[in-house]
Amino acid sequence: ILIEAAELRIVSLPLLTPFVISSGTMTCKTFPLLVLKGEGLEGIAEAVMDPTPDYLEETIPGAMAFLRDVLLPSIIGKRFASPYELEPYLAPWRGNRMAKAVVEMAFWDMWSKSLGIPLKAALGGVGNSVDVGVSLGIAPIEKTLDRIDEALASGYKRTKLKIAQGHDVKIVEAVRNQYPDIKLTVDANTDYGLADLPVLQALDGFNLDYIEQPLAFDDIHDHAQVQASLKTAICLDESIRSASDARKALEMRAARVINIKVGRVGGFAAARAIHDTSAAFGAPVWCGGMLEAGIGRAHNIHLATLANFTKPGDTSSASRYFKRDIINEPLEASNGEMPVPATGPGIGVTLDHDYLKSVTDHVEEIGT
Ligand code: OSB
Ligand code: MG
Repeated sequence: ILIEAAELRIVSLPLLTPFVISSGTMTCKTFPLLVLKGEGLEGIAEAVMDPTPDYLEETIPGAMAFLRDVLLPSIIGKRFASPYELEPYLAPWRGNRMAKAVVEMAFWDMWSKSLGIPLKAALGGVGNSVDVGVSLGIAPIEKTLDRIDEALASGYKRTKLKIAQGHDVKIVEAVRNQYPDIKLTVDANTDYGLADLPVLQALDGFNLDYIEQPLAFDDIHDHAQVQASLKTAICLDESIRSASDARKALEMRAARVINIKVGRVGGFAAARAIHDTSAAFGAPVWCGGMLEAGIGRAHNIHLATLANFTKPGDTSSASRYFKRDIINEPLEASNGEMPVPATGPGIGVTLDHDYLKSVTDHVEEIGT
């Protein structure tokens, strides 16, 4: 496929409710949206970096410059027979995995469209739906209990509570008292240190399915010490950027579960390598989320059809986040199952161009 041109825009969607986690509060989802064009095909993807570097190091302004000035000019005007042929243009650059991912993911969409198959088939996944749960931001206990009631009534298969220092044991205890048997997890988004081991040990008594990313975003080593002192599994998110990170973490028993976010790890090739590496160690994976709009959610759902995604992912209904999405198809779960979108080949969803225009802050054409 000849990549002829690219359209890069910044989109801002208001969130229905602010999403509060230990590393920041989001009231609006702002993201770069990339459309690759060539041979009458379009490949679309969302990038997941934030405006400021609060989840990981990348930022939207930095990514826009890197995409516009470096990555996109290096591939426009060239032919690629498969997404793997992009590697020589992406791999030499250090870091910047979210920026590389948006290019690679858009091309996977384009490639599977050129083959006339769904993205899941190009990735090697099967099935028509994936199991999902909800991720609940930090909120007072009463509000959290109400949100759990709603999630359970909708049939979601797992509840993940965001925790932070001072908002941890009490809230988990209150939730467990009310719901002794639900599948429950917590996500600290790096808020703790080894000095907080007593707090993590207190959380060990609540039959959690896992404790996600308690320590620093760039740590693997110290998580092994935490894992050794808990019966609950540690799940790593921020600290796993590659298959070699996953191998090291599983070898040193720093975690027993891995959260895979295709943006965080630099694209589907890396996401699959982490998936396969985890399977080799007998460690289940699940598909994380970054509050994506419809395009990013569609990519996540296709990825989660791979065999070792055995724990429920974070891709709950788009209507929980947004009043209106940028795609034409509703992405709604029922009974905790999210259907794999299938409006045509590739990601199986289509842009609502009128609405997209109205929520676009900035747009640029590259290579035309
Ligand atoms: O750690 O998984 C995380 C959202 C933003 C940044 C980090 C995380 C999250 C979520 C939300 O947990 C998952 C989602 O609903 O998309
Ligand atoms: Mg997380």
